[in-house]
Order: sequence, then C-alpha cells, then structure tokens
Amino acid sequence: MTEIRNIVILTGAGISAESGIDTFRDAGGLWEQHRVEDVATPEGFARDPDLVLGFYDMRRAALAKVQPNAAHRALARLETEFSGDLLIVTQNVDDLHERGGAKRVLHMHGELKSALCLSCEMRGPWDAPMLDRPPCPVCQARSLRPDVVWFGEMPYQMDRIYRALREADLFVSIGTSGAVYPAAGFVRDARELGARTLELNLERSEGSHWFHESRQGPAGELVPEWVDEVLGG
Ligand code: BV8
Repeated sequence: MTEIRNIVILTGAGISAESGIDTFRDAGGLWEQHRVEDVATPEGFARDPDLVLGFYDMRRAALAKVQPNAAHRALARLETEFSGDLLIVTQNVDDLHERGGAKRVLHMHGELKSALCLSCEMRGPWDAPMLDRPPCPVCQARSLRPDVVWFGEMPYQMDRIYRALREADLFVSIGTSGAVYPAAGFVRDARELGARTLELNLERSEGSHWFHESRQGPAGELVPEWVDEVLGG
C-alpha cells in the first residue's frame, strides 16, 4: 500500500450500534418509530415542537446510559498514534467518539449535547431537556432547539470537509447506509480526487459499489483490526 499520509473517516449510526444506540434504518431503528418528516425536518418542528423536542430529549438522555465501544476507542488510538493527518467526520449526533478519546471530531449533522437559540442564534453545550422550554443561557428567550441538522438544512463545515477530502489519500466509511446526502457522496468525491476508498459496514450499503474495498462485519471487530493494519500491527 502506498504511504498513507492523510486519512478522512466518515462514520454513521452503525459505529454506535454496539454501544446500544438505535441506528436509523435497521429493524426497529429510530425512523421506524417516527416518520422522519415529523421529527427531523424544520417543518415537523414547526408543526409539532413538543414531539420533536421530546424525541431529542429522549435521545439526549439515553447517552448517559451508553458507553463508547471498541470501534470508537480504536479510532481514538489511531488519532493518537498515526503519524499523518486524520479527520473524523461523523454524521452521528452522539458524543461517543469524544468519550472514546477522539479529539478532532467534526459533527456535520450537529450534536445532541448542543443547543441553538432561535432568538439570538447562540450555539453552545447543552445537556438538559428542552421540552419544558428552558431559557437560553445568553438571551433568556425560551426558544432553544436541538443543534442538529435536519433534512433540508445545510450540514455544518462543508468547506472544511471538502478541503480534507481533497487532501485525503485514504477515505474510510464506517457504519453508514449511504442513504443521506451530501455525506453519501463523499466516497465519490474522494475517489475522483485520487484517494483510496474503504468501507467497513455490517452489510453492503447503498454505496458499496463506489469503494475500492468493502469489508462486512461489526465495527467493534473490523475497526480495531483495520487500525492495527494502518499502524503496522
Ligand atoms: C442538504 C441528524 C443541501 C439529525 C440527519 C430529495 C428530496 C428531499 C431532500 C433530498 C432529496 N435528495 C437528496 C436530498 C437531501 C437530503 C437527503 O439526502 N435525503 C435522503 C433521504 C434522500 N439531505 C439533506 O437534506 C441534508 N442537507 O442536502 O442540504 C446541501 C447539499 C449539499 C451541500 C450542502 C447543502 C441534511 C441531511 C441531514 C439529516 N440529518 N441526522 C438526527 O440525528 O436526528 S440524517 C441521519 O441519517 C444521520 O445523520 C445520517 O446522515 C443518516 C443516515 O444514517 P446512518 O448513519 O447511515 O444510519 P443508518 O441507520 O441509515 O445505517 C446504519 C448502517 O450501519 C447500516 O448500513 C447498517 O448495516 C450498519 N450497521 C449496523 N450495525 C452495525 C453497522 N455497521 C457496523 N457495525 C455494526 N454493529
């Protein structure tokens, strides 16, 4: 394998599955319990704010009951020991990458533990319910919403992501179905820009055919194995 100097990793709900966090599309996943249009769109929020705030309060509270798994910890080890440049871009809104020890994590779809104020546009750490309409810590208005990117909204830090993809000589996708754009298109961007592309997923995804290599299995096994390979065992 040619010298790997720059790695971009994209993670999805599958990397947190073994920690006990529901994925979106697997049987019984989050979207089966709720129509995505009702809970992950600005229109759904406008139509029924209590349903949406309650949905995210439940998911935020669930974070306290789960732990990072071997895959999160393996990526943190890679970040520490890899001599080149590594960026973890996650679609996940959980904090398991950070709790697993990773330092440079880009949450392109926002975070459960962050709040956005619709009055003063404050964005900042938040770990309490929102259903009871708590005051914004900056302007006191009772207009906080979850700081997550809903369908139809612009994902965060897209220019930084595309810059990293341009530099990457290896793009690795872990635990994502490749169903949602623009994240699902990163593999094509990376490939066209000359990177090698590797998928680590429980089963083949909608984007598997775009990868030079696609391995199937649980992230808790595949990711530590792959990190050992990259770090030379
Ligand atoms: C945008 C945050 C413009 C909130 C999420 C047609 C009509 C309308 C819209 C569109 C359209 N076509 C395209 C669009 C745009 C739309 C979109 O892609 N829609 C899809 C449904 C067609 N996208 C958007 O609206 C995005 N914004 O486009 O703005 C723009 C465009 C370009 C550049 C700039 C701006 C915003 C989308 C963000 C929505 N927010 N989440 C929240 O979390 O509640 S989406 C959510 O689902 C995730 O964040 C993730 O992105 C997405 C997919 O989920 P996955 O993580 O992949 O999870 P999933 O369950 O699907 O799959 C799990 C995988 O893991 C499976 O493959 C499974 O096999 C595997 N797995 C399971 N267990 C394990 C495992 N793997 C390993 N180990 C295991 N143990």
